[in-house]
Amino acid sequence: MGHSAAVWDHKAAVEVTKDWNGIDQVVLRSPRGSSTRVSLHGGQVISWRNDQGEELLFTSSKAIFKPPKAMRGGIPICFPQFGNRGSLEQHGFARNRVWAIEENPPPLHPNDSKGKSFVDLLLKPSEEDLKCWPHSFEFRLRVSLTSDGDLVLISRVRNINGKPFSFSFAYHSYLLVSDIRYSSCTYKHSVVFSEVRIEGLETLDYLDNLCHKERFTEQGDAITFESEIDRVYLSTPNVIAVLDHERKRTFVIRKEGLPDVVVWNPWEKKSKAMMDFGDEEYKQMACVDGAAIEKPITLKPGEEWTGRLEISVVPSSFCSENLDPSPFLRP
Ligand code: TA6
Repeated sequence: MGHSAAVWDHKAAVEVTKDWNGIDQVVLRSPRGSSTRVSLHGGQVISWRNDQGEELLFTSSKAIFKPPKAMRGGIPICFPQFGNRGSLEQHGFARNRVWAIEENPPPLHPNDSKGKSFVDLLLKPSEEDLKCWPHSFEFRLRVSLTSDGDLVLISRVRNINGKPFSFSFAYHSYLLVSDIRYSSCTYKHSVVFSEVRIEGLETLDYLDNLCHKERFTEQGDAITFESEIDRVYLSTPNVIAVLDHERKRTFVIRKEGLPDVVVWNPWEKKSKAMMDFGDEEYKQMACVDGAAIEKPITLKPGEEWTGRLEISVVPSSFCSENLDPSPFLRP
């Protein structure tokens, strides 16, 4: 296995293992030591580590690893329904199904393979699914790790039905943070902030799930966390930054085909009410999801939708002004 990216054997950097339920998991590695683990249960990314081996995604110590329940953490896929916006189970059924590895999927843009370790997953509806959601589809998910250790998820939903259908969608991303609570203390005569803030959603409208999905407008400053939050931000930019001051780390979220962003933290009270979540764990997580919710995606027969998410981690000196989306956006 070569050490310069050019000779890095990406195929060999893909390992299939089994979890204790006998469900396949795929581990992807990058030349510099980053890795990600994807479970075929839900097509869910369940771990993403940087080249120092540090975990970047939150997983609850009380997470239930027993299908069909989705694991509390990582990046569950909400499809074909986000939340309780419809008659299906919360967040749809895709996160509770076992996906298959697809060896030869229809091609993606060459840049989506070059220099990356990746795996292609496929979900088709079962007879049971068709009873509750009578629409034939093919959901292809490519999970890849760039040579820099960035995590890329590409979803392609194709309507192979006889008639149009609509769906909503989210990459329910549990980001691991140092301490979500905004606080300041004095250290060596200077004020030290422990703070997690989201940049890029300022002044946007949002639907507040804590207030009957009523529509409000965000203030002009970055979002910080002082209480439970459960919002869908609308018509958001393609680049969002989640700054974790204490860890001097910024998650840069680039997205395409995903106009909305969900921001969720259950805070104290709801944390205590969730079986598969520790009472204090709300301090270590922030869900910031690339999503398509407000205007459901409608596909005519034969049509296909693509939703891309790319998450990279950069030193915190970076802030949103520096984030130029153009290199990401496809021609
Ligand atoms: O994304 C926000 C949300 O819809 C919240 O309302 C909360 O329920 C969260 O998802 C987690 O949902 P889950 O079904 O995974 O418990």
